Amino acid sequence: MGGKLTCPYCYEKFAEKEITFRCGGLRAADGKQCQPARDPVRERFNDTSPVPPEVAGNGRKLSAVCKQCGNSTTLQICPHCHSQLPVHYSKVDNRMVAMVGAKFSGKSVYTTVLLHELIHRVGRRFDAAVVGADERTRREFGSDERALYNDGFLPATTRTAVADQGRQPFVFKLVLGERRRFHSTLRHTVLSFFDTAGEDLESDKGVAENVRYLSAADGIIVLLDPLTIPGVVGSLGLDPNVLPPHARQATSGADTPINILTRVTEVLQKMPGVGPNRVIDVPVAIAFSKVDALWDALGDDSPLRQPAPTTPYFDEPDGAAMHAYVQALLQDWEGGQIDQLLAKHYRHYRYFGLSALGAVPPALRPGQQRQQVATSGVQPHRVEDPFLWLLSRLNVIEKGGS
Ligand SMILES: Nc1nc2c(ncn2[C@@H]2O[C@H](COP(=O)(O)OP(=O)(O)OP(=O)(O)O)[C@@H](O)[C@H]2O)c(=O)[nH]1
Ligand SMILES: [Mg+2]
Ligand SMILES: [Zn+2]
Ligand SMILES: [Zn+2]
Repeated sequence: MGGKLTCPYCYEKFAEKEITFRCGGLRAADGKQCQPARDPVRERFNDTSPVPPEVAGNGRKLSAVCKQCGNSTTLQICPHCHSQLPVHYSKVDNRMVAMVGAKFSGKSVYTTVLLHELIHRVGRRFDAAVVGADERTRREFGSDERALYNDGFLPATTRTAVADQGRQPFVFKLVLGERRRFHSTLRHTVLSFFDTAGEDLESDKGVAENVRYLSAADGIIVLLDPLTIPGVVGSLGLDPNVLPPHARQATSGADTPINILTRVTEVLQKMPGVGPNRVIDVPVAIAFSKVDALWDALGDDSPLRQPAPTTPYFDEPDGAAMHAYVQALLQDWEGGQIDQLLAKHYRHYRYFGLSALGAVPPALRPGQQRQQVATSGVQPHRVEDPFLWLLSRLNVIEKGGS
């Protein structure tokens, strides 16, 4: 795991001994009790909830004694952002997954649907349980999940990191079951998902805010809307008039996938030790979202329409075939520019095609405030593939198949 740990909430790095503690706020035997108060460090993250005081201590130990009330506490917090760390944080595997993509590429919908699928379905495939690691994640994810699945509302645009300094990632725990099909001897993996705002990739300041998240990530999912690739409409014979407005705009502007990938690559090259000429080692899943919009044009036998494998490991031959298929499509659509860029800068990249919704949502009607999902509901297609590939690359789950 190396010497440094990374906070799954703020992505700052620290050594195990730098971890500090928070008083549990319990009444001591002599009646003393620490009262909750605002924590100025938490306030920087827009969190004003009153909490018991910080307790200095040595993070290598599992507890520390509060000088104010005399109670012992085991609540470990991040020395930078004071978020409560998952239990035994320095002893478990932790993996940060960052998600980037242009505005409107489908990141927020994808995050909600992927997590919903991991919790309710994919977990069973792997005999694993996925649960929110903290109160805020459970509450905020629960509310995103209800809005999409129960009320059928699509999310509003994600606020930029510059406008929304306090935004924190969702943190989940993946607990692997007894099947022992996994390399890792550690059964708990902490997963941190940071959903960036597409707009953050449009300005230098926004990109800078995201450098920390991207450069601390163990794996990155880049979500690209295939309809924004110049050439797709022509190659597939789609009717340009039915394209959503953002796609019409993007194909003629700065938000084409090649431009997004160029900017992401520049960010990753700012990481210490990478430099403009070094190959980037972090595995990057290049996932084309919204493939439901291409299904009719591609035909029923297209690999992009076949269901995901159900094996309790990442199906490598299936993944490799999908990669080759998307690579060939890109050759047709845009002459392989994207592939050349990736091959030049990345050691491990893989293409995926997925659909979070499974159907094109109907356009906003006049007077309607928020766009809704199609009446068929949320019908995800292969959303787990990029994520499972990353986990297999990070040795959390096995690769298999032949
Ligand atoms: N056809 C289709 N459309 C989708 C799918 N997922 C998302 N969309 C559409 O894309 C829109 C944008 O999705 P979001 O998830 O909000 O996009 P985002 O990348 O988070 O956008 P920002 O937060 O602005 O960066 C949605 O409102 C839907 O109209 C999908 O699986 N299929
Ligand atoms: Mg969003
Ligand atoms: Zn105390
Ligand atoms: Zn932190």
